[in-house]
Amino acid sequence: MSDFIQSELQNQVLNIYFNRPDKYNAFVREMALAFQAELDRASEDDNIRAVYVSGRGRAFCAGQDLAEAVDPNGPELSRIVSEHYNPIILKIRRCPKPIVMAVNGVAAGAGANIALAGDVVVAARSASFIQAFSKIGLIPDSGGTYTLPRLIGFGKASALMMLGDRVSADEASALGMIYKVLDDEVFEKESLAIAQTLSQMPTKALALTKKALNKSFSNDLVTQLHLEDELQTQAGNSLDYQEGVKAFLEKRKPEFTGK
Ligand code: T3D
Repeated sequence: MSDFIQSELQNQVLNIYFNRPDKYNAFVREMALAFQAELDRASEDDNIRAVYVSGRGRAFCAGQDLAEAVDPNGPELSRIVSEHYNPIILKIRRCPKPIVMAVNGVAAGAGANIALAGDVVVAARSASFIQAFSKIGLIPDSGGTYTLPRLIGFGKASALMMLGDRVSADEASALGMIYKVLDDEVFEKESLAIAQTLSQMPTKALALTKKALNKSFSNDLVTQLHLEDELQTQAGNSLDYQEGVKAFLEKRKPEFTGK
């Protein structure tokens, strides 16, 4: 357990908060490993049907703690990438539960790319995104060079990564980088409501949707159609599919159990 990550299970949603507000929730090793542990918990616990990630204080996350990065007694750079950020991104993308990234404030460096790895990314109107890496002589990591061109196209991703410009939440939404912007006053309530909604949906079908989406930019059409066929068969064997169809025919609201 680490004080740098706060979590609570609320109505089948695991709410995770980055909690180093005085350092804009920048990651130190302890925090990165604790976040990984929460993502493992979310994947393994059947009672968790959606995940919500946000930041305490004014920032979502300012990426790697730069004091730790240059501390001679701290982990060296390649371990920071291979042991902290790469596993975090893989755990997010492989988690069989939908993950809402609720970007409450600035998301910079690895913090930005962790946010963009989510399944539903929303931002407060006052939030912003910065590919801060070039400003300190690094390259974008945490999957940024994979994710951002897929979200907004090669040219815009290339410019943002090289210039390190700050992108407002409204610009991020217009670019297609995120799902939507919510007003600051209602941000936490409405973003939590999205996670609550997802937690009551057919969890298995959402997991299989995520699996298909994970392959959508690397498979050719024929391979993707085969994958959809295979995953649809699995979805069709779920109790939630039976319930969804039954509820539709009986003209009532379905009660999904995630099974
Ligand atoms: O080894 C490796 O590094 C490999 C891994 C790389 C992954 C990465 O994420 S590299 C990118 C690291 N992140 C950055 O370069 C962003 C650095 N931060 C900033 O550029 C700015 O803080 C922001 C644009 C995010 C926000 O600016 P502003 O003016 O609103 O706030 P501020 O005053 O700069 O920051 C507030 C506090 O947070 C301040 O603390 P203080 O001085 O009041 O005690 C600042 O030092 C601290 N803080 C913000 N970001 C970091 C940080 N402390 C350590 N590391 C940070 N990344």
